[in-house]
Amino acid sequence: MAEPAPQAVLDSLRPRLERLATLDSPALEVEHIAILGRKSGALTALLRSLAVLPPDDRKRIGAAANELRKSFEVAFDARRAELAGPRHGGAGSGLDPTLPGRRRWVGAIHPVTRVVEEICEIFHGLGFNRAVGPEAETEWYNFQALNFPADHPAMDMHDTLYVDVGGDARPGDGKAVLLRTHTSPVQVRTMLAGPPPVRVVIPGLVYRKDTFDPSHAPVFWQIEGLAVDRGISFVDLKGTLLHFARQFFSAATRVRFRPSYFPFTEPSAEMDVSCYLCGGSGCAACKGTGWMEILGCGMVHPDVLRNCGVDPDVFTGFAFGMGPQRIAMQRYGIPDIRLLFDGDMRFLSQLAGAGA
Ligand code: 2NL
Repeated sequence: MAEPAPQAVLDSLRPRLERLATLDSPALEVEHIAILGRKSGALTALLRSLAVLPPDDRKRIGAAANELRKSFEVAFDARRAELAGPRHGGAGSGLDPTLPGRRRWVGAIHPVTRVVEEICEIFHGLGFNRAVGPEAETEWYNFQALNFPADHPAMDMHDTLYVDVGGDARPGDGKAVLLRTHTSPVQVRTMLAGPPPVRVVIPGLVYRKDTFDPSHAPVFWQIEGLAVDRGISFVDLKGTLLHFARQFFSAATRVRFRPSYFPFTEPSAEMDVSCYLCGGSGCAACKGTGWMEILGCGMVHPDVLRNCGVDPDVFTGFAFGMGPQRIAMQRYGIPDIRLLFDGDMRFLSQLAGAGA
């Protein structure tokens, strides 16, 4: 049988150019072999047969065939790229290149983390090292070592989360296990670990049997500090905490100490700072008083030193404790402590840019 006329071959191939855009990958490769295949491709065969045509036909058919070959090569490449993935944004790729770009989320430090870090850094500048310890403790470390009387309400099952670890330990015998109600057990461990001088600052989570409400949480942050050495007095306590307040709030911050009570310190005090919003004249943030309560503090009780292996006739010390979440709420005007636990980006992103 005679070969089909070259012009008829060209005419039959042209419609197949348009159809390439509808083929899937396997069909596309079959079509590539059928048209451009080196051995049996229809267009390849046509180009090879040009040599036997009369010169006029050769020129005319040759030019048309070469142009069609280029068109097929471009069309095959385009369809292959389209099938390879949506990144080219072609029709049917699912990508609309006219949409505005999505902004990448920029991370930010959580406001509580920021406050904890700032506070620890200020004390680090005064020679306090950071220490951490277990969140499940025995009663002895959490209560007895710290001079809590046996009938202190904090030891009650209703106020403290006891952990049932089996065995015969009973609440009140010192061996029962509980979720620490303050970070003080870490200070006890630090004193027992080696002789003074001791200067530590301890950030960590503590637990109370409280339900969530705007100002309470069953788990919250505390930062405690402890300095024990020869000759430490209340003057050192005041100077240290004044320096802290001026670094954390502002150089103009004033402090005042009010007598208080803790079983583990004597004397004990609460420290207020002049309101950093109104400067002390009275505003909504300080409830008109001009002052904000920031922390509790005192001189370490001699019995506590003794319980921790430190001779109170040789050494004295001061200690303090504060709630960084409460301080973050005051600083950033956060009305509900639960917002600090939710991880809600609508809330957190409002604070992401807030500086000191
Ligand atoms: C507060 C008050 C305070 C301490 C914590 C402490 C620890 C040892 C010995 C003596 Cl080992 N004291 N810690 C002292 C006074 C106050 O915390 O209101 N915290 C939120």
